Amino acid sequence: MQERKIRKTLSFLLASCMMLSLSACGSKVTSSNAENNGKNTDSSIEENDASSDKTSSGISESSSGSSGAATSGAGEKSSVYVDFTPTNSWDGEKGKYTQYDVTVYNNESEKITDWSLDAECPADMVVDQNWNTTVSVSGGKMNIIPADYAKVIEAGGKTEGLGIIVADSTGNPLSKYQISYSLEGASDQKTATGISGENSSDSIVTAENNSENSNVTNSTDSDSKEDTKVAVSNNTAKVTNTLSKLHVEGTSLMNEKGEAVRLQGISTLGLAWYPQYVNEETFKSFKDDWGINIIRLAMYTQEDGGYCVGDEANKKKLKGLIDKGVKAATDLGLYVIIDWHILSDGNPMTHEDEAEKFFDEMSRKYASYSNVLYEICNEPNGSNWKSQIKPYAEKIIPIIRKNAPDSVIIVGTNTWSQDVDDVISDPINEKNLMYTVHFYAATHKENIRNKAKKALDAGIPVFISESSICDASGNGGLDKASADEWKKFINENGLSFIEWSLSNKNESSAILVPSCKKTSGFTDSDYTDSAKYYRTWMRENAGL
Ligand code: IDC
Repeated sequence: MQERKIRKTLSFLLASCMMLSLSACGSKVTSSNAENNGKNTDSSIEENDASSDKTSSGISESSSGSSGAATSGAGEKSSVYVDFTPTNSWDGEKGKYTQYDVTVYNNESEKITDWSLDAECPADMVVDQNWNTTVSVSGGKMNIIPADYAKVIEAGGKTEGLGIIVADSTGNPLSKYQISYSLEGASDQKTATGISGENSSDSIVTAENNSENSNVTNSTDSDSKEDTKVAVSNNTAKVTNTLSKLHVEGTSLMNEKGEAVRLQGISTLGLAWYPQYVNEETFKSFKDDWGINIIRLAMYTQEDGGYCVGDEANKKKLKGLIDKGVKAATDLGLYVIIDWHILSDGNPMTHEDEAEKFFDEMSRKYASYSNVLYEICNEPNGSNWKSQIKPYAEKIIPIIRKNAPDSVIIVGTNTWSQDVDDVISDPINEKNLMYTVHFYAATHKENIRNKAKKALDAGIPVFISESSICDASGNGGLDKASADEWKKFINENGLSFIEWSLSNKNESSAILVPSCKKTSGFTDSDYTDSAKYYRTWMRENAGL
């Protein structure tokens, strides 16, 4: 026992030194773990000596369990380990921001039924955003608790879609951690400490997966070359101001004349929250002044006032607003998206029954409206393309198609509509579908464009049904350099795009400034900076 304790203390000291040397050289955040390409297979776990020594970071070396607990010290190979993979970094209001994917690997032979994680962090670190997790920071220690659905990690599996955005004055990477976990069938809790990246290299695994995936498309080689050609010919897609029945060919939206077209427009905020902008005069202002040709009607499902959390009267009110919005758009010659705005519901199956009834009713009502597009799940998150999103879509699409056979249907993708590359190996076998990519330019950058590009190259049609140039909270500073990159990408690939959102809420993604109480006839001083950016861009596209 004594010898083991000394070994553990030594390895812990080694880990602390690594941590110190990382901070000392002020190393920049990089997203590569390429040096650590060996997957850990050592599943030995040492008995814990139940000491409760704390390091200065507050991360305990030993188990928090009282009996039969086990730990693996930092620097030792562990069968359960964690990677904080930086995917983005930028400077902002609260200091140096870093976005991480947080991945927990389970190489035990049993599934993990619950876990929580502590990480050492700079004392001034704040959490800006987190997804599929609850995160708290105090005294140089960050505590991460997974959302219920992310607690279970299959034997040999890993977590998916967990992430955080943090800010601090140093920008030094998160590294040292302690994870506590319970294995199925075991009553004690185990812990393992470690250094991010020492056990695995997710980037290498992903690269391998990717090349596999691109071979498993449902199109032949010559098909995908065809599709690539269509994607390139998208460059000539025009923003048109006349309505024509649309269809999807290759990766392009096409009009009845067989010309590639682009849609550009704005999304409402929650219909329940800002109903004053759902009318013909408001839409007309944007058609005339911005050259929009589409409006997205965002109807939240689970947030406050949402379709699935209110009573029948609330449903009726929301459907009334959709009706008003569709009629106004149609009278103005605009396309319109009916958006089933899932968000905190995460998995689109959460309200599948309601979605079935809703889309049946909508597609019956608007069966003869060729300008109506259906977006069936805004932003799945913590969800799974193969087992949840795709099966959900395969239920809803036939319901819509029974009433409106040729309609264009937009399908959301996992991780807040970022993982469009999931579709490549497993597309839905239906025509006239597009798949979403959403971006908030201050948060989402090249990594998301790469996913979109990969999808387009594989013949997957991409539609940007929501975007802004602030951060993913819908607020925060604008990142115009990143916005310019997105603009270039969207224009080069002839993609359709929509700005979030039509309101005067006090947040930087709002189109109108809070002091603007008008609902039409807007002038420059009524627009926020994000709105001005999109207005200029859309006017250029529309030739105004
Ligand atoms: C945000 C709104 C904000 C509202 C919040 C509700 O901007 O006013 O309080 O939703 O949770 C999305 C979502 C979209 C979010 C937006 C900004 O589709 O509903 O709107 N966002 O966070 N995905 C990425 C960012």
